[in-house]
Amino acid sequence: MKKMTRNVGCLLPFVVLIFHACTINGNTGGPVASTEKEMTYFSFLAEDNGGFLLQNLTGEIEGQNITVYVPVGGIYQSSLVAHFVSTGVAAYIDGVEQTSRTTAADFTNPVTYTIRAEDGTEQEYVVTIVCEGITITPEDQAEYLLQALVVPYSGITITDVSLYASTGQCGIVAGGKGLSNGVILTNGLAVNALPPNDSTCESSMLNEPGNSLCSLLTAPYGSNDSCWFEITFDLASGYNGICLEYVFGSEEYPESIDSINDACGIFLNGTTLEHNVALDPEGNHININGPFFHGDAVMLPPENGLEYDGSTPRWVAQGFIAAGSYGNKLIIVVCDASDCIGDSGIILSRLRGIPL
Ligand SMILES: [Ca+2]
Ligand SMILES: [Ca+2]
Ligand SMILES: [Ca+2]
Repeated sequence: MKKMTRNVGCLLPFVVLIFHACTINGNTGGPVASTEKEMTYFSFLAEDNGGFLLQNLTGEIEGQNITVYVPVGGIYQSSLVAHFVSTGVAAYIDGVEQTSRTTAADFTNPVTYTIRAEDGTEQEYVVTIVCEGITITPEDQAEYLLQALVVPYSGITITDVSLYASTGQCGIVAGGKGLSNGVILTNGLAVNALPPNDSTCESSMLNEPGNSLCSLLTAPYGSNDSCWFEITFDLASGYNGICLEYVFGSEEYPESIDSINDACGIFLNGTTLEHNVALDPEGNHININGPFFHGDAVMLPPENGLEYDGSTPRWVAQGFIAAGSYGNKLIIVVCDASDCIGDSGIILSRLRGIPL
């Protein structure tokens, strides 16, 4: 119970005024302080969180529990600014007053908000961040994968598509809340990416060949069990580039760092490393031996919502090309390095044009 203290001397003129007004109206009862202390809205807005959130995430309020579902890959939770609305007069976390859309808090573990009413009574709400559950439906037809990947009427007209992969190596991803909808390409089985994480090395040895593009990224270890998804498209005149969201995850993390260099790449209009637009925030290519997987920002299960022992968060790959250009080519690859063991996969969402 919090101890409430007030300076009675400061309040006295108001008490006199209220008593006087009530006497004139013939009502001897004073105004009643409100007991309202309900949290009515909670979200994390992309614009309030430094650009690393790719979409607004709205909490679901059930009783005193608020759940914020996030897409596969997860989000960094240690410093998030919340947008909240309550019927109370103040909100606190561990006694620290919170200002909506301003105060950052650590949501790594469930966070308890205390909403205080005008009458001093309080109500607690617990906010928990959960990676939404996904389903993966194996899909071997390039056209169906494309449908799940491309945002309609977003400036891209597909003229050709092809897929080089084994049965079950790719799939359509659907999120329970729709946040993760898209496709997955793997060097094993697509369904192996599904949580829970109950293996340190979920594997499917397909014993299929690698490809030259993925071998650029795994060098000098070569590539195996590769998947190659190629999309040819025209770009409308009101757009000057394309972008898509992706998460790369792997069972090679952490035990195979500096040895088994599984990788992914997204090549735009060319087949050299300079054309790879799947880069970490420092501009590095993405593979198990690269700087990202050596660092402390790797997303881990269960927060990443995957079987994969380590993953990137959700990043945006983008490339700029001429407005109104024809015959552009996007090639997405993923592969094993050295052997065919230890699955990795790239989850892709929302391929679209970048408006001028
Ligand atoms: Ca695992
Ligand atoms: Ca494999
Ligand atoms: Ca592997």
